[in-house]
Amino acid sequence: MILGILGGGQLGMLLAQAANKIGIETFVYTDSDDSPAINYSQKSLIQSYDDLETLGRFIKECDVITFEFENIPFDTLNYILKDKPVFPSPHINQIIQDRLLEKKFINNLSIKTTDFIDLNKDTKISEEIFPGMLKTRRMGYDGKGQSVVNSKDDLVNIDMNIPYILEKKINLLKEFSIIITRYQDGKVFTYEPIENVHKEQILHTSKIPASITNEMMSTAQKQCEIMANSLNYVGTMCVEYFVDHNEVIYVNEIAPRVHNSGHLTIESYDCSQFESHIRAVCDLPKKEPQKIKNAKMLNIIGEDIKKYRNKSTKENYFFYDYEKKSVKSGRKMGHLTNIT
Ligand code: AIR
Repeated sequence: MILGILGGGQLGMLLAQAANKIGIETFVYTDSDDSPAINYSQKSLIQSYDDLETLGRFIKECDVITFEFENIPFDTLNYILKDKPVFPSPHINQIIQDRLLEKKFINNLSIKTTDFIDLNKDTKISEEIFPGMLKTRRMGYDGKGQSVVNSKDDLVNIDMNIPYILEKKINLLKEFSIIITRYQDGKVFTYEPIENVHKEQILHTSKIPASITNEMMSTAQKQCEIMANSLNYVGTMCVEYFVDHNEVIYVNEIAPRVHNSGHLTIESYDCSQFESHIRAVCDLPKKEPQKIKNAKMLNIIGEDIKKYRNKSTKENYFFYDYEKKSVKSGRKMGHLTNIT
């Protein structure tokens, strides 16, 4: 069984490591030579995602294909689907790649998101939406393509040729995420909620248990099942939530892939989010993830990685260096998990 992975970043790297553990070979297709996943996969190709000839070679050698980055072009996923199974299904990516379609999908299931407007040249903006977060509808991750706007004046220099949404900021109390895996026959397993702290719109720390009420937990878990079933999702996905000061929960966004907040599942569960994803997309025997330990994870961003390299790690700490060639500010370079 050869699992093809589109995208070669740290999520692909951790997928490849999990695949190696359970005897599944991986073949990584990436458009960048600075791709950590290549170091752990049996095969790899570096080429742009629209190069049909190279894609053809990849398709021929893989049994099933997945992706670790929602910015993989829809046309590429759809092209592959003509010959080989792609999980999760490309149509899901098409919805979730676009923040407007994503929010409409969520609201149509009677699940709350923050208030938002579709922002284009003709939008009449009412003052109630401020203070808000301006987000490009497409191609944003780790805070990229996002800015705070406090009034209409902050919008004057915006390039209106790109589609945006403008979200109303909420009175944020905390954030958490739910990782859920859905198998091909519809069976789902949810991991316990993970509490997240962001710094400059990039995930900073994650921990379990999350300090949220049982009611929030069970509501969110039920909502995630509804969303995964409605998408006919196969694989692991993550739903990020906001909690406001009135303890109301809102879906912030869905990631149709394994997720940074779930890195701690490698050490805290007997079956990580990565292994679950591989089992689901490759149709391997199911394994219900059992928690072994509580854990806390710290993301290592930009130059900070240098402080952690060539140092021994203390007992119960697990250090991951993604070994990215280029260290850039705001770039995820590694992470550290502490089991407790
Ligand atoms: N990623 C995917 N969506 C959001 C994130 N952070 C991961 C994937 C992708 C990598 O980040 O693993 O390949 C891209 O990171 P970078 O540092 O190359 O931009």
